[in-house]
Amino acid sequence: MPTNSDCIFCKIVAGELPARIVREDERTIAFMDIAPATYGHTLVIPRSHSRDLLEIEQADLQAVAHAGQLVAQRAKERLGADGVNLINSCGAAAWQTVFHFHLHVIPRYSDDPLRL
Ligand code: DGP
Repeated sequence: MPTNSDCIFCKIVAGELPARIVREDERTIAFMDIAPATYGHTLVIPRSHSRDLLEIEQADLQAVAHAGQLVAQRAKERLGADGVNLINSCGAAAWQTVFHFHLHVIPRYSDDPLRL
């Protein structure tokens, strides 16, 4: 499985950096974002390192999308979210700051102040 020794998300996958992991499967892990935009903000990543949307392989993309759907469902059921944003930033110009593909799952609440 491709890994990158300089990548913080690869370190989380390897258990070398702490993270609050909320879901795992064969291809993906989901963990709480260190700087949550709203309550329950979660990142879903492939275990395998790929830089961004243009590099990720299809099977990983499908697995991340499926995991994102399940995390979104859980946000509605368990956190009482009224809606959910799924966001991926591809490239520095699009505000990507960590270059290991990730999907933001951002629970939304009718009265939250977040403006994207
Ligand atoms: P982006 O800007 O779209 O590349 O999102 C990167 C996200 O990763 C950002 O919301 C903050 C989060 N993040 C960065 N470093 C860490 C970390 O070490 N642990 C966790 N849990 N999240 C991190």
